[in-house]
Amino acid sequence: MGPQKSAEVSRITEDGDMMGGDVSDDLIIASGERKVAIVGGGLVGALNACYLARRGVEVHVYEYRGDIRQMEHVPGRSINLALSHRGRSALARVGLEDLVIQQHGIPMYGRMIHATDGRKKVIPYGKAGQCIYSVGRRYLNETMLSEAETHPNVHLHFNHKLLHSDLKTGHMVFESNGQEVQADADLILGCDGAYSAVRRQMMKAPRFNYSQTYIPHGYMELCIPPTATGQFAMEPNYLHIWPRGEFMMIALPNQDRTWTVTLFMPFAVFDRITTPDELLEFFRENYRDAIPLIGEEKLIKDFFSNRASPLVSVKCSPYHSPKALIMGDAAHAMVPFYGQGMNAGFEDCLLLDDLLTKHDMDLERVLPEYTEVRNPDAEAICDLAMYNYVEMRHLVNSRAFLMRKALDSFLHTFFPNSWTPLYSMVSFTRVRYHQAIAHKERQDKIVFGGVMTLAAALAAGVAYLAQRGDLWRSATEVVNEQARLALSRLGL
Ligand code: FAD
Ligand code: EGO
Repeated sequence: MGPQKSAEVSRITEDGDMMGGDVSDDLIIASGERKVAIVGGGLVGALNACYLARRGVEVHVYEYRGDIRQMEHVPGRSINLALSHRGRSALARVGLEDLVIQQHGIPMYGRMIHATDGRKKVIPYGKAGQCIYSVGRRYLNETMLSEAETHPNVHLHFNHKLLHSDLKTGHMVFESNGQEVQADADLILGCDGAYSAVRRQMMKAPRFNYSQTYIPHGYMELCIPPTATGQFAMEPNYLHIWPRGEFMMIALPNQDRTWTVTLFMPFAVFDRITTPDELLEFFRENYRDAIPLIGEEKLIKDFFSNRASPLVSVKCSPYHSPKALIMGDAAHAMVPFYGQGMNAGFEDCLLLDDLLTKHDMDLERVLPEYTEVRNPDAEAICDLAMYNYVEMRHLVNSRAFLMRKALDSFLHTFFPNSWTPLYSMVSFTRVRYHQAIAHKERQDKIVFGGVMTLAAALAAGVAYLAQRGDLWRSATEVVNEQARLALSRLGL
């Protein structure tokens, strides 16, 4: 960490020296003079508008959809999201944290794990009272758009789809209600999501790195309505998880006492379910307790009127061109198995704000440093999300899932200062994502290397006595994994 930091600092001074007095001032945005175009008025674009508004620059947001505040139904994905520390910190800087959390956040203090037989167990997140929040995507987006719009220097342009852009000159061409509209800006912020048009333009530049992966799983959202008496049909202050290996299902609470249930399965499995009987059979086998909660008829109706949506992971670099920067999903779309996509995108806005302050809005310094600082962290969270996807599929049942999480909490209570579960570090701190991975690797070495091989062997013994095949399997998995780790550490 030390040498890396000093290298960073010396590079900055080098840049400064190189540029000396003749910094071309058309790259310095001065308040009131310069224009920033934000492409995409989704979660990250709308938050960015709030940030830029406060700097007094002229902000134009171009959004493909209409104004969601005027729409009855908003098509698109995920009705609610898990908001955690990073996202909250970013909302706090523009004064929106309390509004979002207190008026529209439902605290979730832990995971509630549903076993196949319907039994449920809670494992709290970290320390008492620590929680993540379920918030409505639409509410969040509307709140941020309205906050941005209170600033006279912010202009929202709905029904504007970016078609072409020149990221060297800042020229843009939009399609709006069948018409072509042209615009220019000193800086283009590409906040246009996983299928970003701004990124597509960047890809035409030489030496742009890009990779994308579609996983075999898709997702479908279902809904659990309130009870006859208008109450939540399940304990509201938890993130409910039905771990079933290949098939995963989760539920997050909504303000109107409904639940949004998200079913993750391979497309091949979605495709195999073609009749109401097959669907009910599948649910009886895997999610029996959810059937009465959703309701048989509603389950059938919703499942067959919906289609499964794909999940993509995108890594690229650099994030900047001479006059553009991509942020949020445009720069780092990830699979949703860490609940961090939006949180990471919001943290992007924090970083840009920090760098704009640090370099007094000198984009020639801000943009390269943004890429340099953010890229390792963005790629780290993409990796962590993908790793969770792999790991959760291996935990074939709720018992295995519980064991993994219980082991983590156990270690946390016994070594509170040296053992922090990775999930806590990611969700409840702003430790840089790439450092969270490094920290986990360190603590794995220290604790697992010694004590844990024994503990795992003990657990295996217990499992054997319990004569439970599944527990036996997960315990032996842990032992094997630890044995392998211990051996590799010894260089064997
Ligand atoms: P988006 O929200 O996709 O916004 C992009 C905007 O750009 C859209 O409004 C779009 O209309 C607009 N646009 C696109 N193309 C153009 C164009 N050519 N011209 C103009 N405008 C354009 N994250 C979490 O932190 N917690 C969670 O619990 C969570 N759960 C998730 C569950 C699922 C199933 C999925 C799929 C994702 C989840 N995420 C979660 C991730 C989160 O949804 C994204 O990371 C977040 O929406 C990214 O915001 P964004 O503004 O970058 O992109
Ligand atoms: C062993 C056991 C290793 C998103 C469990 C890793 C993700 C992963 C999709 C949860 C919580 C917010 C989420 C935990 C693990 C949201 C989340 C987790 C899901 C699915 C999700 C946890 C929306 C993985 N956080 N999480 O620790 O509770 O652990 F189940 Cl499918």
